[in-house]
Amino acid sequence: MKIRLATNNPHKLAEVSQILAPFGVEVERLDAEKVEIQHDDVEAVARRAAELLCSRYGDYVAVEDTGLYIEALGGFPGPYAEYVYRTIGLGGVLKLLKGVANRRALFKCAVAICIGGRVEVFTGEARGYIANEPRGRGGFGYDPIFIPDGMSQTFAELGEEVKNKISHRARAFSALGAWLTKKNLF
Ligand code: ITT
Ligand code: NA
Repeated sequence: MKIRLATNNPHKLAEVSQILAPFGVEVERLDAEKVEIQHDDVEAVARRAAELLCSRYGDYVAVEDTGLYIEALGGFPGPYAEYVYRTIGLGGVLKLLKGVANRRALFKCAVAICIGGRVEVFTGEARGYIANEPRGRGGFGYDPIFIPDGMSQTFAELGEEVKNKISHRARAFSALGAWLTKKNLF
């Protein structure tokens, strides 16, 4: 089985391919404009984007949206993680947290997929905290400053194999993979 993921982020595509491989699901990039509505919740953002893509590109088209919610900053940057990464960057985020003891943070990933003209949404979270300085060369985006619970290394230090077992994206896409597998049995 194959799904088409509408994304401009090659790191995402690589991670999703690795996560879905054990389910026998192949992933191809769909070169389509991903329309992003403004909403605090990544689930709503992904669902709306999928609804717009379904009518145009049909079944097995998926979109995913990920947000980073930092507790001490009232959930900032949330679904605006991409904009914040491009503007103030990791250094800017670390500056906002300078001297702040509560470094709790949460990644939330939502994947929405078109099946039979309907949209199904699966979500996954990874809880952890923000490091004091960037560490590691793996991954992308905020990976050098995010330490998942139960670990002492950042996602960037842990590397793709570990990240793809425990990440927000691993949880969301494993739920999708399990659902697709079950659906195909009947
Ligand atoms: P598409 O919308 O084209 O899929 P994007 O990179 O814009 O790609 P998102 O809006 O979902 O994707 O992600 C927002 C930002 O959050 C993204 O630019 C990264 O900087 C960051 N991000 C997303 N997933 C991440 C992950 O697993 N680890 C670290 N940072 C991540
Ligand atoms: Na985006």
